[in-house]
Amino acid sequence: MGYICLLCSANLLIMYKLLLFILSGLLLLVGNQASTAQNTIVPTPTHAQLAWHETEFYLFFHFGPNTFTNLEWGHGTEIEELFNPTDLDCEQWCRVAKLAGAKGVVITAKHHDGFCLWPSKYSTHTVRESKWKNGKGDVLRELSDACRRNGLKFGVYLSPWDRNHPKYGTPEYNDVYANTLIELLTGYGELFEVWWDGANGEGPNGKKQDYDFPRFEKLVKKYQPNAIIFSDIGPGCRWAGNELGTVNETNWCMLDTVGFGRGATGPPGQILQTGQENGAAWIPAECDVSIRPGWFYHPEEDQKVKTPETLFDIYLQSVGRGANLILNVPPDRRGRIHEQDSSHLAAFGAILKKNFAENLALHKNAFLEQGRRTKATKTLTDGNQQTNYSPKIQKKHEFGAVTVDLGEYKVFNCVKIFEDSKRFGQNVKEFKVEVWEDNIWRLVAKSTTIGARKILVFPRVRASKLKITILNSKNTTTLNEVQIFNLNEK
Ligand code: FUL
Repeated sequence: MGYICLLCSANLLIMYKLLLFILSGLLLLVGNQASTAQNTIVPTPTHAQLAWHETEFYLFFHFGPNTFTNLEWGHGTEIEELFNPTDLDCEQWCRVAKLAGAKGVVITAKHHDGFCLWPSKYSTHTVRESKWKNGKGDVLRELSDACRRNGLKFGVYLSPWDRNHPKYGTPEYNDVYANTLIELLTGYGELFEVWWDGANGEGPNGKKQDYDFPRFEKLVKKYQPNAIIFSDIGPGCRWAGNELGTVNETNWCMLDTVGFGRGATGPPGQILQTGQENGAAWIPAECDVSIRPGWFYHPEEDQKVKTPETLFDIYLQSVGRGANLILNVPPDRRGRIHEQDSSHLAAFGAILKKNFAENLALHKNAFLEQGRRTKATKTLTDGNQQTNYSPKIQKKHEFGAVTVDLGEYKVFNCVKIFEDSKRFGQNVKEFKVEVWEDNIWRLVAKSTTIGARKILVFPRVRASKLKITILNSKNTTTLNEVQIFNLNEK
């Protein structure tokens, strides 16, 4: 009997352990599913990406031997003596950037011709070998110092493709690239962006470089954790798929990068133009364009500088669609921004300033409508796009609306809307804008995504309220801020 009992209790113990095992397995499964669900739902911006979104618009400077040879893609065989700006003035570049309303600058530290605008230890094709300042000059030093003095962010373009370096096309070139990158990452203060151009004309000459991008990414993360890496596939931000400075009206900040590389193996232009609604990573678009037909300065293009009005249109189709805009302004052979460009940029900056000077919605009453509930909210019109957000304005499949009550009739033709992506990612798929005119709601605009921001311009109205209704959304939608303007300059 005793024996049987023992067996019984042994059996019980085994059964008990089995039960525990099954239960813990089940719990694990549930836990995993929950976290998987959480992981798959929403890519959200990192802290650094949020700061980058707020940088909105900056200048690009293409400068180097091409400035003096009139080429766009230097051969890499140009003699260093060619590089000799007669009156380099980075302070003037920064003044122009500020007048234009730019918040930062990015410079071609090295373009495809391999010439380094700083005296790199890892190249013999640099400013040190030129006559400029008797080989003692450093353009990056002058520009980064001027940026700091002027409160502008500073970034660098370092072309992976190099037509000069003797090691290009061999594994050792990866060491050269890594070392030059470290010089930039450690020598010039804080960088907000590192630009990796996908362009590459090699191949026919037999030189093919296998770039060690994972290694380069690690270096940026280590030395400049807040810098955003630009390339066809990010990881910080993505090329917008064209060089017109525009992005699609539907612009998602998400992208799937698996299976894609940089340059020729990058995602198709159409995908880069719109991003992907269900993309796995937060990789927002940056739109690049030059103020002139070329990227480098050519005297024959002095009369082909884009007008302030064209620049404003480009701004609306980039920044106004939730992307960032990097506008190239090539310094001339003196090392100055040409008068033609600086005058257009100053006029463009004035347009921006005047158009967005008075936010008619500021501190006006605002209401959230969800189903039959209406609730007042202060955060939507408090002028603070960064720290405040309105409460949820919709649950899944129950779309909401927000109304701004101006308290009196006002004339306006533009609305600027900011979606809060910090917690829930980007969600709005479609929305409409109506205004309260002569006691009826009149539809004035309809659009798709919002994301970091959307600027919509519509025919001028005289109305006392503006309502935004979310017509379709992926998930919980939260808006940070709604602003109303009367654009006079266009
Ligand atoms: C391209 C380059 O080939 C151009 O020269 C320029 O630098 C532009 C921004 O990117 O891919």
